[in-house]
Amino acid sequence: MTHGQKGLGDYTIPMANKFAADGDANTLGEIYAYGFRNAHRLSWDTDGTMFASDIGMSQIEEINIVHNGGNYGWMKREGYFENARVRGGELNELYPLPPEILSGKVKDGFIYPVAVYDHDEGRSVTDGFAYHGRIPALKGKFVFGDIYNGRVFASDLAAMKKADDGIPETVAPVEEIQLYVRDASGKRVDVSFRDLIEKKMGKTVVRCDLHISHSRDGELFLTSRQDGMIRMLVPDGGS
Ligand SMILES: [Ca+2]
Repeated sequence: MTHGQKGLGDYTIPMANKFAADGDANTLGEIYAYGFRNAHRLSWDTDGTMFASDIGMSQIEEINIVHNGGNYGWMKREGYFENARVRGGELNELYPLPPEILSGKVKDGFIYPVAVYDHDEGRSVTDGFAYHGRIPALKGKFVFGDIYNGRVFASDLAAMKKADDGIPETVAPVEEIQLYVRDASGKRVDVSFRDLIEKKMGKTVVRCDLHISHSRDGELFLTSRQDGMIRMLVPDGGS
């Protein structure tokens, strides 16, 4: 522990970390938050809100707002469900939380996601970003998607922050973004991300491998290792 002093050791731990400040010898100060299954991408809104996309086991995909010292429940929780492992069951089984926990009347010490979708809609949540770019319909939204099937989703940022309320059952609605291109004559043609990949490759693909990145000025790129293309979401010129 360097207490944030530069030049000591290979790195320093921010003293703002809850587990660095609490002096508990049994907990590593490096830990900022825990209880994720596969929080493979972090991003921040302009107000400092930190988001984590967390890929679920067999049922629920999550977007979380990350808090210092927070426990996000895996393997005891998946979404706002109890994992059956807690009761001696299988890891891919979920049970509803007791009503008093689900409604937030009784606290169980876990932090719950602010947006979710289940495996009827996809399989593994992508990277996600707060959008403040040039596309009017996406302003104020958090844009994410599903790695496997390539669907692109959005939730309202204000609704997500409101759902960060200590109540498991409150989550922000998830919308699907309809992608489209313009053909040579300027006509709008609705497409899925899968359509674009399959057209490029000239064959069907099992998985889309969608990933999302963002530019310095907040625009979004959709990529897939399937066809190697970098595609950008752009405002519609209307022509
Ligand atoms: Ca909530």
